[in-house]
Amino acid sequence: MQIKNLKVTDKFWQRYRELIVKEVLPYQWKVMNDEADINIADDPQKNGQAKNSHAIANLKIAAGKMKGHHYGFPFQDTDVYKWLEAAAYTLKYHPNDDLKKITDKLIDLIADAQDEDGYLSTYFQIDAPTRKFKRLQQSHELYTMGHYIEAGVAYYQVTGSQKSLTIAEKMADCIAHHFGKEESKIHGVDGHPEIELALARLYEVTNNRQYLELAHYFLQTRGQDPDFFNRQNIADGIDRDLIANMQGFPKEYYLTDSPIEEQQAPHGHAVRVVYLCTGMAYVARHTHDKKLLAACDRFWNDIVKRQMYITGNIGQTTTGESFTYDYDLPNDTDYGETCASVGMSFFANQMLKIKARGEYGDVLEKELFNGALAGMSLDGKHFFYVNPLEADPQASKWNPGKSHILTHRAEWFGCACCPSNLARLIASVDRYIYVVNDDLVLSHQFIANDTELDNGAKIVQTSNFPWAGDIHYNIVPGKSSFKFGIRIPSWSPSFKLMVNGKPYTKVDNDGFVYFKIDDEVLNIDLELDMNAKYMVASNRVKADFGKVAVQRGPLVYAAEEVDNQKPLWTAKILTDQKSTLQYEPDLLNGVVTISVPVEREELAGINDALYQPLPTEIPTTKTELKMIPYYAWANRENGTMQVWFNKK
Ligand code: FUB
Ligand code: ZN
Repeated sequence: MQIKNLKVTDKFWQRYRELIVKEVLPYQWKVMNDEADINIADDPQKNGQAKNSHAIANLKIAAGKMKGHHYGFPFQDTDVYKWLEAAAYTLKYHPNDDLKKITDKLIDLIADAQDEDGYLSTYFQIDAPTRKFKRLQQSHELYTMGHYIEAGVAYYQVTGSQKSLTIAEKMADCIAHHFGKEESKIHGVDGHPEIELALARLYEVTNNRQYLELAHYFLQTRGQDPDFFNRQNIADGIDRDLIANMQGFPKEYYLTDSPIEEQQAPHGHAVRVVYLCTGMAYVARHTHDKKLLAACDRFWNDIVKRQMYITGNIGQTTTGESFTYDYDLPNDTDYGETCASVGMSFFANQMLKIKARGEYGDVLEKELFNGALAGMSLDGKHFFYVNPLEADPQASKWNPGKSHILTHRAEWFGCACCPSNLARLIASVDRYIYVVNDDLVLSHQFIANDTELDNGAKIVQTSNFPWAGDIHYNIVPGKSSFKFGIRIPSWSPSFKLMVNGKPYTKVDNDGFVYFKIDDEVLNIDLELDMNAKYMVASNRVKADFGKVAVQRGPLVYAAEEVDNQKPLWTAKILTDQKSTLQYEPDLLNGVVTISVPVEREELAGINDALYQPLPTEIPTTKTELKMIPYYAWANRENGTMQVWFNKK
């Protein structure tokens, strides 16, 4: 069985998806054409202030339509490809002739920029043609082509454009010509995984097994020859780094220290890790490679159970945008790159396609509503690269160890990987609602929609999620029967289910409750527990020890200075008292705010001495802390923000 039609009707996500059409795509297109009058922030890795994007100009130069040099990162093309992918998804839910003209022309430009043999990476074509595939640790050539392949596949799927698919196939054929087991070929991988998942996607639309096998080859080759990059760097010229300092990172950073099947936990660059995991999961699903599947499980468990922030953000350190070690989850130096949350969403979605386990849906939901979504402002024109759980403009300004943390979203970055990555996730959220496998349909996300399956069955899901937890399904059977599973989120261990007006008492199985859809219309009412909860972290997490965070449904909450008395850190949450909820339609596009009872130490209560013996009494006041959903922070005045609070 397959999904024939799916229309997102969800109020929360439709607003975002329309924002992508009306604001995000036009804005990003202008930026990439260097037509926006904006201030490009230095990116968190301090690569310096960029003068513009130049991403479209690079393609024009490679296509011979403009003169000049390449500008930006060697992977600058990927901003355009991720944008194109996002645009493709929107054309499905919001047909738009003007946009279609732009994207068709863009496909023409990309085809013109592509070399005869299928190669396309404008930096190398324009300024370093003799160095193609010679410095794979840093070149991002396969990463860049992988992003086009993803975009080309999406564009083909939505519009039927054969041209967009042909470009992708030519690229993959070019890569297959240069890489592989044969003696004459390169036996190495790209420093940044991406091509693996892209080739698997290309296989899914073309059915050409060669692409799947090439993806498999890259996964099996990774880490087999740990000295490969070093040898290439020496041969290419040891001092000729394409990206400053990239040579200094250890092999673990590139996940090339040992074969994947021997790697126990992710220690490297967070986005690389989750793109690799997504590729592994795609290929494992199609090839049934047990070793790859075991690696997916190992990496999943380590990331989710030991290295993930409560918001779903991953990658604890700015040094190399990397993972650190288990339970090390500092809140105020956190990196939590938006792309890493987007990549984690891909990984979770792939795992759901392999196994019907609720935890994959839980993590996907966590990313969609928190870690990833926080990457964009409510106006769709400002973006976070780094997503901390505690921020202070003063610390960002004066403490170099926290200077990667912005307290307001930027208009763009010199390294602009995140903005269009998030756009493509939001524009394709319809692909993250159900998993359909043979005669099984898993409803793993609560995003209201009208769906038709290819057996004629119809599913209507309605709700006012994430503000309310009443989810209604109307399921009209089709020509063949199937099993329908609804995820019971881990944040709602207690729930009520009614089926055709009668209580349904089945317990969940690995996070899903199942129904047989035969010949009877089913009306299912699921009532989830939407009480605000005080959450604690494992006491192995030093940074959160003695603290609580507030969560309601999938949404993690944050307190901002603009709503509260300064400083935030003197507030201790009175966990024996209940918080109160209020829906505020005019705040931040309409949010449920939570007022949390707190006790505050009065600053003046302790005299001005920096240190003193503990006073017998410190004056306190009882008050309330107003909290908003984390994704919506930094949309008003610049100020401090905090997720975890001391508990009383
Ligand atoms: O290296 C390409 C992209 O740039 C990565 O995925 C991001 O983390 C950023 O470093
Ligand atoms: Zn990014």
